[in-house]
Amino acid sequence: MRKTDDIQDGVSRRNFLSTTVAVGAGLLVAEAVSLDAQAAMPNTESEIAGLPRVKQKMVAPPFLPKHDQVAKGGPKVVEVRFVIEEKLMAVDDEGAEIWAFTFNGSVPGPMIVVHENDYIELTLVNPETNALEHNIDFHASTGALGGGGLTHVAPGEECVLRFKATKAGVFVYHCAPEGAMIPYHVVHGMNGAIMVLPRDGLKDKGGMGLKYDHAYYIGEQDYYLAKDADGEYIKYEFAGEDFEDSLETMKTLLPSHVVFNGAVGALTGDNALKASVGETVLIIHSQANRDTRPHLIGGHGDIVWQTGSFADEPQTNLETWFIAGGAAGAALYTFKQPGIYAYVNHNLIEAILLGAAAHFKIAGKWNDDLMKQVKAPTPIK
Ligand SMILES: [Cu+2]
Repeated sequence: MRKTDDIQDGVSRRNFLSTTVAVGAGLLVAEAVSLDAQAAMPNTESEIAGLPRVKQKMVAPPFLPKHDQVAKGGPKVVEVRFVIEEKLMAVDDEGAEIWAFTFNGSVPGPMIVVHENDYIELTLVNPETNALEHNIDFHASTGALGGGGLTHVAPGEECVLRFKATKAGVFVYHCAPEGAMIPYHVVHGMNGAIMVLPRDGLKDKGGMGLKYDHAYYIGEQDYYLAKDADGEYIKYEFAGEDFEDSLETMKTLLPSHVVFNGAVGALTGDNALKASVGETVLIIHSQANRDTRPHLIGGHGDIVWQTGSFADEPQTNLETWFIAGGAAGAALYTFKQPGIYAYVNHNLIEAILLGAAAHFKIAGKWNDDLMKQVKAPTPIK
């Protein structure tokens, strides 16, 4: 295995050299090509072994791990540890619950943050207390079903996957064991996102650097909970017991709940996302299974990477944006007015009746120029 890798490394290095010579009509052209090509050029195992290693401390969404917006130094190997937890979770405050499948105990799983050309080295642990086999497919990675083919872990097993973050952007990851288990696990919460920042940070469409004061991760989740003959949500005793019922409700394509961060109200009231007037917030929104259309009521998407790609020009000044099922997107907004903002999936049936709503609570001074209640409601004269 190692030997083949070495041979492949040698071949691609030779191809790279001959390409550079052929293109190198001028020194500048050759340099530009070689810089780009260097990023794409495979590193040998010994080169990767020589890179600095950092452990990323995972935190539960909506928060992100501590990170630099602009990378310090060259590529690193970022060690990440996910422990799979099958757990009973409340979905709303009316008794709906689910035996969720989670990475590190939360729906969505924790966000990973790295920079382009860093390596992610994930240890995936499936404790023997779990009932089912799991794995992980990273949309940010290349090859082997996004790593899904190399990470099947039965209860009592663990594995380590390393991949290079070659594309800058925000991307979904999710469990994808096999067949019907794939959507079953995804709609039981087993998904999350990774943010791969450009090494020199985010940029606007003119190439100017962008910074954020806060970043929040919102993972939208569709659930398909089954009801009994009396119309009550069925309770189950253990993880996986709902499989047959779930497949039937899933096939209707009609979710019982569409929520942010695992449950109705997970990001409202006391759990509102906080910032102040004048601060810029990066909102990362993922949906592993279903299209969605985020909208900040009373605000805008100043700069929006709808497709999630930071390598492509962002869009600007959007009222509502679109995130395709199986993708993540990011939006930057500088708050200009204090108060409570609802951030919703602007299919308002899904937002209000099914749960896809969050709150931003913004501190600061009201600006009468932007908005003023000239006359409060009174009876019509
Ligand atoms: Cu799974």
